[in-house]
Amino acid sequence: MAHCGRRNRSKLLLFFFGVTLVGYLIFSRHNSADVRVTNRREAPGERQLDNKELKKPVYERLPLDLNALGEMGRAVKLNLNGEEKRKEEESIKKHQINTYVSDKVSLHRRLPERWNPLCKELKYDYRSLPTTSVVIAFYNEAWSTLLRTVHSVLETSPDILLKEVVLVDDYSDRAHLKEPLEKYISGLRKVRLIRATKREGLVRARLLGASITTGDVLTFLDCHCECHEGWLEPLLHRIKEEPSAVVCPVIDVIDWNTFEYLGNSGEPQIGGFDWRLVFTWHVIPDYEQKRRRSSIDVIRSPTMAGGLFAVSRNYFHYLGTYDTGMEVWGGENLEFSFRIWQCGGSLEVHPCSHVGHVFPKKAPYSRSKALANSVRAAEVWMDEYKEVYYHRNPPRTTGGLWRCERAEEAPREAGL
Ligand SMILES: [Mn+2]
Repeated sequence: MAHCGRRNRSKLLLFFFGVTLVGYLIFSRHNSADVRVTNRREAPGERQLDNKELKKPVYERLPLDLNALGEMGRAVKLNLNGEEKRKEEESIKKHQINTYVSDKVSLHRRLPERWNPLCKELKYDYRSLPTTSVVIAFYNEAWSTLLRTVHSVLETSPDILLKEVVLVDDYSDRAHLKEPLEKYISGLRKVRLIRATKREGLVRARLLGASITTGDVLTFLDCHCECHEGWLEPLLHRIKEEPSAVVCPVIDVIDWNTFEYLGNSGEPQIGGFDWRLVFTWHVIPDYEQKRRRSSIDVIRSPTMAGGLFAVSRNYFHYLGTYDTGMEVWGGENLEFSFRIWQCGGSLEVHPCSHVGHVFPKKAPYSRSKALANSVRAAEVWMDEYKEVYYHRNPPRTTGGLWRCERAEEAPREAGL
């Protein structure tokens, strides 16, 4: 038996040797084929054709119907009366967004080009860009705004770069987000749904979504967005170039009432904050303009509005992700911004990446946790400057709860 075993073992070794040899031959043939392809001189235009193929989105857009409502980002104005008017008003009351209008706009509509024309000249090496997973957390979001976000990602993101879209349901209770949503997305490539089993808030919901992703880069989007053509490549290219850069797209306004897309190709604004830890928008300061060599270079930004950004998965983990003690919404954007800068990274806006966002009429849910979140950010990251924050937010005790009206308004101004 021992002898037999040895003979079997030598047969086995021979077999492995054979497999390795064949494997080596196939592999080296492959390699030399690749080298030939890369070294081959290409006729002008051939490379472009190749890139055109590589930038193909997950789904191609439906043929353009210019007569459709809201097409090319146009404003929708309806002359409603009676029952229809009442339905529209009800939808605004419920979502703080005119979802009556949204429901009438195609989930696949196109947006007009609103980026710096120089962005169109940029070329990307699609094969070497990192891949991404898009994480979209939602809570009781309307059907059409949520699904327009999903379709817009699928129809603007190159298939080769998009690993998946992960929808995270933060314990919604509306019926359309249950079985109907599951059925709908089961017919879509690359879309996954994960549900929280209790209300987690934005931070923990996003982390839950991120935990099932496989892409090199995590791209977080809000749940009522529309991506402009070419929005993804600049974010991924920048992260490839500088892995510790956290990069935000330019956030273009989509009107909550008419769904008009109000993007523009001018210089975007950057994020700041005041001593109440209220997020603020600012024009690009002179010193930053001087540092940039071109109008399509990234712009460093002290803070982010919070809803939309891309970060390398590895760097996100190096940063310790988010502060998981942040509740519901508000303040987490400043905490994360301070974290990035103080941990040696950089926070940037890429002028060639545009994403539309519906800023609601007013904040659709309670801000009661935002103050506590801001206090956490101040305590963790502001050292002695936290005293300035406390000075600007004199605490008043109301029924045992810390309360400051101004700070409760804070996230509202970020508008996400
Ligand atoms: Mn939002």
